[in-house]
Amino acid sequence: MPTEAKFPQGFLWGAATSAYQIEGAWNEDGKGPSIWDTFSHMPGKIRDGSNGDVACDHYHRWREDVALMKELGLKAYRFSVSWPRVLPQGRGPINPKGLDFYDRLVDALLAAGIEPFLTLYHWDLPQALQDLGGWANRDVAHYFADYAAVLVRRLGDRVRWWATHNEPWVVAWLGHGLGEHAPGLRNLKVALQVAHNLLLSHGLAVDVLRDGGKDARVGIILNLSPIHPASAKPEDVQTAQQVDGFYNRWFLDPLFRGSYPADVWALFATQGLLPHVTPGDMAQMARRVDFLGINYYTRAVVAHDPEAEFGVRYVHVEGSTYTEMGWEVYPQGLYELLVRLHREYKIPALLVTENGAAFPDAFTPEGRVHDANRKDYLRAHFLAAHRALQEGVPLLGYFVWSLLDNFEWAYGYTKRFGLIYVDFPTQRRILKDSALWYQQVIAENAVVS
Ligand code: IFM
Repeated sequence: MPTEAKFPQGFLWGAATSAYQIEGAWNEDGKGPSIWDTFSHMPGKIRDGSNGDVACDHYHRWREDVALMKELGLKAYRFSVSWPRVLPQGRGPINPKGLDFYDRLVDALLAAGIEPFLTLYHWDLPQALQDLGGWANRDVAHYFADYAAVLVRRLGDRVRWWATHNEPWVVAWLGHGLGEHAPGLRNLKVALQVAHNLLLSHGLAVDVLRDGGKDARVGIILNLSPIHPASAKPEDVQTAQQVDGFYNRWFLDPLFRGSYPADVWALFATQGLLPHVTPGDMAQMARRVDFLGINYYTRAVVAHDPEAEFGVRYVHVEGSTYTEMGWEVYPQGLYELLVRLHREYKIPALLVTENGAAFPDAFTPEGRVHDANRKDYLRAHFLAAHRALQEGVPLLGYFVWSLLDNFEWAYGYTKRFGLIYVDFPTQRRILKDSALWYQQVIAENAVVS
């Protein structure tokens, strides 16, 4: 079988999930409510009227799920911890049953030869902390560091990979600026303060994890996209620069340069949106990390349009393929991003912590899911990552989003990203064709044709 691209020895091939999207058991064994429990139970917030009460029932089926990971040959598994499962009030008394769940999961992964990769925050803030103002309240950044301490104390002898946050842009903008995600606020100034407090909480947690974890590798995960101008017109080029500033650099610059990008700062200042920054915050946010995780799905092509919201029109590219999310399939963007991060930010190590695609899947009477489109998507992106590796980008691993079809936030169960099909009424799991192909990639440590 001809090999198209061989990956470095020890490359961490994995799959990713998050607690709220798969666990279910929303009110079992002492778990406290999260903002996503509250939000998804409000009528009209989730497209199909669903919620994560049961999701993939992973809280009960984790043994079966770890066995499937082993069958796929995964080298690593990225999951998140539900903060309110461990600390029902967000702080104070620990829920031992909650902590035990993750303890058992970590042991089972290690026994299966799978490296656990733990994300502390994938959007399910304890409702009790939202009642205190949530991420807009600076104190929550300190509660987050305390929560990190609880986890690293219990799991730090076995978990090496720690990510503080998943996609703080989404938390800030979709949760607090546009109201599409929990907690459903629509206030741009609050969104920017939330972004600031999230970055601060990251820096505080980095210190805690380094102190507590044996051999801990600590980092953060950002959703990043190349932003291309729709034309060479100066106003389109300037718009692309601004969108890049607010989407990518607003997070990258504080983390890796210790300051907010001056051009975007000036723009937000004219709109009265700037966050309150306390002396010392920027240094705290820029704590050295061991890696940056990149969640990459697509690029954006933008044009200046005074009629459009924020003066930005997102352009549909003729001839391109789009996934069911309406996201353009653009593998070249992953290459561009990896090379840019390496060259401009000199980040010591990069991992693709999410990449994948939603397509409408169905299973055949023989119990097969023929998802050639997902396989093609992954293949093209793996090859783009391989090109970046060949140019010296320190890429250590790649996590497909997602292990399982799951609760896709405001879209409910209408979008399937999984390598494994989940028949939600029966909770039956079926390996899709893409999963069988991925199994081969992992076994060969290569993309083969
Ligand atoms: O499902 C989400 C995940 O929780 C965060 N990154 C993007 C995925 C697909 O939308």
